[in-house]
Amino acid sequence: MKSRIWEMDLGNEIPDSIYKYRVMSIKHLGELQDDFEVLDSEGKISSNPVFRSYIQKQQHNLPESFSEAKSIIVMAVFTPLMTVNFHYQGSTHKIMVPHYYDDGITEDQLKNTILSKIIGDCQYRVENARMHVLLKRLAVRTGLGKYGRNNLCYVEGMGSFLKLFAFFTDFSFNEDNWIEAEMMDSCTNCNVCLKHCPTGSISEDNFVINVDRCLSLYNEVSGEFPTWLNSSSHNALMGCMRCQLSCPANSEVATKTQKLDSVSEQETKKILDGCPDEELFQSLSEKLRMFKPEQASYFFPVISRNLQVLLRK
Ligand code: B12
Ligand code: SF4
Ligand code: SF4
Repeated sequence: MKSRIWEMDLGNEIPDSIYKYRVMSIKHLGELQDDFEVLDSEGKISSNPVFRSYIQKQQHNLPESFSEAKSIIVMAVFTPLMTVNFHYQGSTHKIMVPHYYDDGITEDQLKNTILSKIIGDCQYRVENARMHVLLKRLAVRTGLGKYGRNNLCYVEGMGSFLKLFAFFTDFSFNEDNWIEAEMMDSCTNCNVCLKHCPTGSISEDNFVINVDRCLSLYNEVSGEFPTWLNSSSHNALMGCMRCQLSCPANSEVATKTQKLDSVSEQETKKILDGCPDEELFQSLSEKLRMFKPEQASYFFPVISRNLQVLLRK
């Protein structure tokens, strides 16, 4: 088995090979907010309340507690797709786990990486900007990545298999990256993701995907699936991989898929029957790395519902 990031002894910083970054002056934050408001005023952005609740705080402003911040650092960290084998009724079912798993990289490691490798001076302050910015637009506007037609951010060498992070700092860089949002060249004559999206979320006429139909909006959280959602649409333990796995720009990174630890026949049955116990919570939190045992009472029903639709469809 290829070694997985949480099994490596990383120390205080993350290896250069798994991340890329860009820096931007905070003077562009207002322009980032304008980008969003223009699209919103044109009616291109969904008013779905769950979706709006995810993005309502990201107003591209500085936190009151850090008004002296001067720059923002946006980082893409390569996050390979995982699969997990569920043993069920004598067969092995390989199920995809997208970026929801804990890869073991901590906020402290990211901050240390910024201080020692990007700024090169540990006396500056670095604070998480996640709740203040929309990360994809920031990454694309700084030139760290480009938009795919599926609305994901693609970064050289990582495809779209990545997590984005952003941090404010009071360090002022000489460099200030700020460009127009660009679409990937490979999208020009391609509409593969549009064809593979199981719910028709990607369209020719609005570049912004129709979030109301995106499978991930429903299977990341608890609750019943909408009646219009066909059970054959489901393809991952959480989220959806159809527009990314079908994308030619991801063919190379898809070969870097790794495995989580297998879930036994007995455990799979308990998940499908919705009959958990503390031992199962502990075991699943270690194997799937998608929740801590104390978060299991929320996540278990989500995983159970999603697995039922995948294995019993
Ligand atoms: C809300 C949210 C969701 C929602 C809504 C998704 C969406 N597309 O908006 C739901 C729950 C559905 C979701 C699903 C997923 N998400 Co999500 N999500 C977010 C969140 C919180 C905000 C996303 C956002 O900004 N939406 C607002 C829309 C309007 O912005 P946008 O998608 O960037 O759209 C822009 C383009 O359309 C562009 N545009 C418009 N017209 C034109 C024209 C041209 C020519 C061009 C070039 C551009 C352009 O302008 C728009 C606004 O900037 C971010 C985390 C964060 N804090 O930023 C993670 C985030 C975007 N999600 C992420 C991931 C991995 C996913 C999933 C792949 C998970 C999965 N496997 O199922 C799916 C992918 C769905 C998809 N195709 O987008 C990653 C993205 C990684 C990447 N490579 O881009 C993020 C950054 C989380 C992270 N920390 O890494 N997500
Ligand atoms: S499948 Fe084609 S159109 Fe869609 S994001 Fe990938 S390259 Fe672009
Ligand atoms: S994540 Fe799935 S449902 Fe959402 S746009 Fe991509 S293929 Fe469509």
